[in-house]
Amino acid sequence: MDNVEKLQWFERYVDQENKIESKDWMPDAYRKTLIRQIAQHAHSEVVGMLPEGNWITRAPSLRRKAILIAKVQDEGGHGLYLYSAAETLGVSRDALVNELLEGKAKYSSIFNYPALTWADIGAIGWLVDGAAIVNQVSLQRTSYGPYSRAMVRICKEESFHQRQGYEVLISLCRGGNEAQKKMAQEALNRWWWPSLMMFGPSDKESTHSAQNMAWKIKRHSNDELRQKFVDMTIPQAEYLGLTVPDPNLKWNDATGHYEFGEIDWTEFNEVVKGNGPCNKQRLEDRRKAHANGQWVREAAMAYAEKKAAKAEHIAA
Ligand code: FAQ
Repeated sequence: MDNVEKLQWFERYVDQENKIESKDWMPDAYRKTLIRQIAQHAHSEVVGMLPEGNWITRAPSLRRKAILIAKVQDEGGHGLYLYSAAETLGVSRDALVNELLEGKAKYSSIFNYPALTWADIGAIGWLVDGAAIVNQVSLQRTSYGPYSRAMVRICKEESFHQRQGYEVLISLCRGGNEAQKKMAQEALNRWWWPSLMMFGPSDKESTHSAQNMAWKIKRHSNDELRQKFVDMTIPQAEYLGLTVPDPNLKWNDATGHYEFGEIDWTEFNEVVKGNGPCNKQRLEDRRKAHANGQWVREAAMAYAEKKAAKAEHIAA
């Protein structure tokens, strides 16, 4: 088959809802955009550990601490599944991690905002994991097999994450303590708009959507997923007795959806460019964590070599 025939095969195969596997032929642009998206996703999970990691030592009880440790650990695991999925496309994890550490790679804008109070930990689970799930449930049906399979497992764990966040907020909002409820409201005020930004630019500004939807990498557009998230989340806010910080928010009976105000795209673009409240701190912390983990990587390598030499010795 020449390249034109290969492309026709590929597009037909994807149209029929088949999964592309790592050894299948794929257009270079498909490989490139998948590496881009999966790597950004992996980096987001790993950088996403930082705002919450900061609260492990300050969690209000032993139970909350144990739950938060488990959640943050899951996020590290998600990063690993995703780096592994990216490696099946022919790029090394080291190369991807270096791009992140050198400040050349993108990761989700949301992790450049600070977690100022314990209520922010609730808001991160409820809103950030909530938004991540809406996006990732649709990615379970992405056309690239290894990415799709990683998403299935990640979504199961994210559902637990979302519930733990919501449960933190239920305790703060329905316990009868006005100061705690105020803290929860302030966290919602801080995290609402950045959570909507997680879905990316509007459809008319999104550079990759058209091609990536045609290749079934993305199954829904940025605006469709954002709307789904808003529709799902407003009743949850009402149950908590909190007010979503958007004066233009209103239910539309005719469409069966909530209408909401305009996102501050200037803020979004600034955060993506590196000028958000915590971009510099996040990268510095990530670099420090990577350097502090050097001895662990060296020890693991030394152990693997020792084990291999022993196996060779026994075999000989
Ligand atoms: N932040 O053409 P599009 C999580 C960039 S995981 C920064 O629309 P696309 C778990 C985009 O990369 C959260 N940059 O792009 C957790 C592109 O730049 P490029 C991460 C953004 O790819 C929870 C440019 O703008 N989830 O939270 C953002 O078709 C709690 C043009 O945009 C994923 O990564 C943004 N928000 O659609 C962990 C899901 N949005 O590469 C800890 C997988 C857009 O041309 C605690 N990714 N950009 O330089 C996706 O679904 C897609 O990549 C989108 C963007 C929807 C994010």
